[in-house]
Amino acid sequence: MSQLTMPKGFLWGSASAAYQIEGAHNIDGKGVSNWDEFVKIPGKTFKETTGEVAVDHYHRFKEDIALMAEMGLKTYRFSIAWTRIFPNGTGEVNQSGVDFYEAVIDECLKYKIEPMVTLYHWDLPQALEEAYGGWESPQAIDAYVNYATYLFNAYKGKVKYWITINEQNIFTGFGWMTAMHPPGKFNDEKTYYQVNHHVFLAHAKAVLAFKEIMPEGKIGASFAYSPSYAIDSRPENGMAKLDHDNLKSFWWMDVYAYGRYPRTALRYLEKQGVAPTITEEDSKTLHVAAQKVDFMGVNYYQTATVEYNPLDGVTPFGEMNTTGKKGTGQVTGVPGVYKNPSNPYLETTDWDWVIDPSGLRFACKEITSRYDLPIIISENGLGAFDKKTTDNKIHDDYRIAYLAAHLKELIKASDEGCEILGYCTWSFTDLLSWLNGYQKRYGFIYVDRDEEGGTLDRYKKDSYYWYKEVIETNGASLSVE
Ligand code: BGP
Repeated sequence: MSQLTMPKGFLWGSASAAYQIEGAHNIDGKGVSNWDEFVKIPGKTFKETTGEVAVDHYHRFKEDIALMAEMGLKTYRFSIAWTRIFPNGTGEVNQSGVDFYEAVIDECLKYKIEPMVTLYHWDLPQALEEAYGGWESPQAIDAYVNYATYLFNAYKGKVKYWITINEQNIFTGFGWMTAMHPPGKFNDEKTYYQVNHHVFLAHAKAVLAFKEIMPEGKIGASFAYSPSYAIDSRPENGMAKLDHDNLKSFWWMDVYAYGRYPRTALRYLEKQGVAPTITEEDSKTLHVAAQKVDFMGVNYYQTATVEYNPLDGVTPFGEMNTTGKKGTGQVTGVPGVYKNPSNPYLETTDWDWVIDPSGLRFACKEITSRYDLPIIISENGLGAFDKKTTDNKIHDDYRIAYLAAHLKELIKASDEGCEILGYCTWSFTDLLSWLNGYQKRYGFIYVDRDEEGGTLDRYKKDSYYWYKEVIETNGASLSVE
């Protein structure tokens, strides 16, 4: 039997986000973002790490993109810092910011690397936060659409793939429920759902604007999708899985793909008094935009296991493991609905993230059945402690094993009929993990820096050479039959 590969033209890629790599936080006219401010609050990040310098990609992007080219990368997904384009969120454009990203794009194109641009990867202009509470106000929708439209016009003809919003479920959950991201609100569920509604409208209006400017371009959102399994066949756990999926996954993906909320989840939130206010015009906008979305972007890291959670059970506010000390994360859930216990059949990372390669195939098949949309895996990867040897080698065989296992499942998903356009590992270089400092490494390229600093020199890990071969053979080197 011959070895399976991904389809011709498949976008083998890698991803990053501005705040996590660029540094240069106050250079060349950049405005202040919510993250620039949030990290100053003691205790919010691991060892008080910030992105002020990050891995200095701002000054080293040519070196980094040359390494991508040498590897044979077909696409590079990166985000644009809104504050470099509009330092105050709206108003005057900062030309050096526009030029910086144009230089990044041109550098990619020089090597035939398809640039894939994320418009919003969590770093909101602080000016908008201060003016009206950022996403809490519908005014943020117009500011975002203005910013997005500016970029569509600026880079049309050069950038074909656009991601509107990165992991809306994560930044809103951490921002308004668990206080772990800006604006650091705790258990403000009503605002959380209203904020999400605003972000959906921002996404939808950006999609509509995009299709006017670049009808041939491709656009979608990137969702942090954790497919789920019921812990056993007890009917109450099956029901908990269903409710969990509606509240934790389909609440977002149904809006991107269908332009409407899952009805039973909406009814549940209405009963709780926390459902968003939705006008008829909103519904129309969401619906029309959903018809024009080109793909479902998926950031896949893990699956969830679901069990019924009694009314006096666990809350969404359990400790999260941000130290890398295995076993310190706590079970969370929604009282009266579901909880997410650990899965006895699966291993976890040092940060207690479940390792489940077949979950990636599950995610692709679920999306294909439910939405029949092409898929871009916009993130997948392993955060680990890496060690550089005295002869400057990094033997990350565990990362190779992790990625290989996931890619084998992706190839099977493609063979089973899912239309998968691209796959981006998280991440190309090591970078700042929002809450976990610099010690949680994801890259193919080791960056010599820790929580205190470092030379910022780049070194290829073993996984770099491994992925190069995967790309060269279009996946055949993984030997899936
Ligand atoms: C996703 C984000 C990325 C990245 C990744 C790894 O949620 O989109 O920005 O950070 O997860 O997560 P972490 O850094 O928490 O390990």
